[in-house]
Amino acid sequence: MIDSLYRQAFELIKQYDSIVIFGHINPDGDCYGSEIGLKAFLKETFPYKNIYAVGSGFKKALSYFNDLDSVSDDVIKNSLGIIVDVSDLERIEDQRVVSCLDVIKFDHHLLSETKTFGSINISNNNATSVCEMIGSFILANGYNISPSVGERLYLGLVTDSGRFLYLNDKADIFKVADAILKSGADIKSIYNWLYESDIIQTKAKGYISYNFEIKDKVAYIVLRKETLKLLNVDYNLASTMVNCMANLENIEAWVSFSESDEGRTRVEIRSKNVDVQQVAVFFNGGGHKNASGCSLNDINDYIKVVDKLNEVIFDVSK
Ligand SMILES: [Mn+2]
Repeated sequence: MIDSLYRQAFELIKQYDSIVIFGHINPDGDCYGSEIGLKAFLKETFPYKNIYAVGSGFKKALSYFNDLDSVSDDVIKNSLGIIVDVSDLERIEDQRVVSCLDVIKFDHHLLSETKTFGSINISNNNATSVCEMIGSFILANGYNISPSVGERLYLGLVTDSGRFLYLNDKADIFKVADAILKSGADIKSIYNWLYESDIIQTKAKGYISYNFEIKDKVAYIVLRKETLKLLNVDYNLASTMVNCMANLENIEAWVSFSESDEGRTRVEIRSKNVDVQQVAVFFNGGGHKNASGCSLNDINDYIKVVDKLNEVIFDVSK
């Protein structure tokens, strides 16, 4: 079923000489990796086509791959758009996507199938990353993954899965990883810069590991702006450290609350098994079954999120 969508997408791509690939705001490793991995594949396969990837990219990887383009409005108006790792129009970083001639979407977020754009919407929440989907797309169309495509896709494969720890149910992730490794892609160089640890961040993680609190089945950390200032860590970066509390015994879910200078609080929720997406949605957020997020106007409301999580955990265990 999904393979036939991959083939349809490839047929549509063949019809355009100009293609622009778009990602989401605050691009992560999966967004950037799938944008530039798809770009590299299309450039290799169709050397005469103009293929562009737009957006601000994933900071850690920007200088290594250096693969983004600035594209004029005129080019976009005459191009096929491909959006990756995003389903909400307002979350697409370059809003000029609306002027593309047609759009193909590759996404793995929950409820993605309810949000359609152009003629081909490929939603697969069984995929752990969109890089995995792009790899499956390449294989489904009978191509091999080259080393340079593989290195780009590997970025999202490892970041969205937490180095193959958080896997969705019917993951093709190992099939794609196998094809990438067999291509001879240089994985070691990627690991060297991707997992280099920063001293300030390591200390901030130490703070979270030492100071988290527990209520029933939920572990949580409340990072007020004054604390983040002392730790010298931005609230968005602090949010990425939620997994310092991962896999604690007798704990089903863990959550971090990080307050921005403006007072808005970013909430990141993770779980072993329980579906925490419904809790994120309850607080006007969203995400995946075991990894979701939302935001609060007042950090002192953190206990409402903790209580709601315990309520869901209790309901499931009944
Ligand atoms: Mn993703």
